[in-house]
Amino acid sequence: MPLALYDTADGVVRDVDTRGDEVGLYVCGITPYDSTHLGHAATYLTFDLVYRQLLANGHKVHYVQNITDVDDPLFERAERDGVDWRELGTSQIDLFRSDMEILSVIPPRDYIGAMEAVGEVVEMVQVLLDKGIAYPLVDASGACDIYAPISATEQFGYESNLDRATMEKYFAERGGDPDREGKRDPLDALLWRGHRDGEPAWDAPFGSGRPGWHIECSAIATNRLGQTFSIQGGGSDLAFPHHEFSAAHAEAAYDVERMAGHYVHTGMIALDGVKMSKSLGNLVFVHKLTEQGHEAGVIRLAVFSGHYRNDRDFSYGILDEAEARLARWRESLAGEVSEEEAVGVVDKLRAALANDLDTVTALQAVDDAAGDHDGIIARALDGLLGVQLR
Ligand code: 5CA
Ligand code: ZN
Repeated sequence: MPLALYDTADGVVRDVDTRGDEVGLYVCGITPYDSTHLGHAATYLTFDLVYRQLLANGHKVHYVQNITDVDDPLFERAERDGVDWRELGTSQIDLFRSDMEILSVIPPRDYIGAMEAVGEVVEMVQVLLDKGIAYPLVDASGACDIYAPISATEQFGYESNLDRATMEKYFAERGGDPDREGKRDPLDALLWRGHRDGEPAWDAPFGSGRPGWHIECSAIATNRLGQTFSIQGGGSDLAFPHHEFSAAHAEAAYDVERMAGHYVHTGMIALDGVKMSKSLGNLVFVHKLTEQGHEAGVIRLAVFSGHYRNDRDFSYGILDEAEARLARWRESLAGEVSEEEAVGVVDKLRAALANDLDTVTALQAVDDAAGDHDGIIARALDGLLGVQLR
């Protein structure tokens, strides 16, 4: 059953491109300055389903994830707490990885920090400069930043499909600098931030500094998956400006039409109606849940009880329901059914997941099962949903 996913750019559910030796899957990783909260976990659990679905269909998958380990939030938090920003990053990456492991998330093949990829970013910025696309901007202190104009590609805007006013709003809210003096267009994106006092910097032919955010992902993705690849994923808050510019930078550098075949976005998880975010502090941490004794399968079922594309609420009520559901499954699946019946349940489960990860219908198929012939359903739950019955 081929996997169909909703593509933000085209606004349709269609089959993922699985031609070629390997399916390229790039998912934006964390900015490691605070613990993994359930919102992050929901996003990575969603792409874990994508990964499992592709593997179950017999494809080889090249899964790449970045870590934004050089960025302002890290420096600010490290300064607040009087620790080195590198140490803060390393400790948070370790925590994230152990959280993901506890949740049975299959790790990406490549897990690449921005620090590790500075050379790749420098190369790509140089390509954009050599092509006359990128332009430098020097500030009063003499620091030389490099920008990419939004006019670099004709198709700019195809990924997020937003009007100009909404782009400006999101750009300002999500790390952009619309008011920077001297930019050709307020929406032009930072490719390289020239060295300022107190900030880390790496050498580059165009002046020492550090990578901009969007090109970090363009470089890490395309250097491993090729100039075009199947899926670029992340939370819906990344659709603009981050994914629009990551795509535009790559498309301008390589003269390709479209970086990713699918741009896949997960809805935002809220706690009691308010979006879970580090800045608001209304966070439910994965490690807290597991410390309280909630098993991974329950957390997974709680997240999968809603559709990944919907903004949705997390609450302890939802967790309790997931706990009860898993307990019910353990009881009902202990019954005796024919092989045909068990296979029928798995077919329904697979068909639902193949249809844009319809976990709601998938879980209902298991709710309706009255037994598990030779553990056929148990194996499917383990492989496809990462939920263990035993
Ligand atoms: N390092 C960048 C991506 S290159 C970044 O956005 N990092 S992050 O730590 O802020 O977010 C990591 C992932 O979690 C992103 O895909 C983001 O969209 C997602 N995310 C953040 N908050 C939530 C939330 N409340 N619900 C669902 N996903 C979320
Ligand atoms: Zn990213």
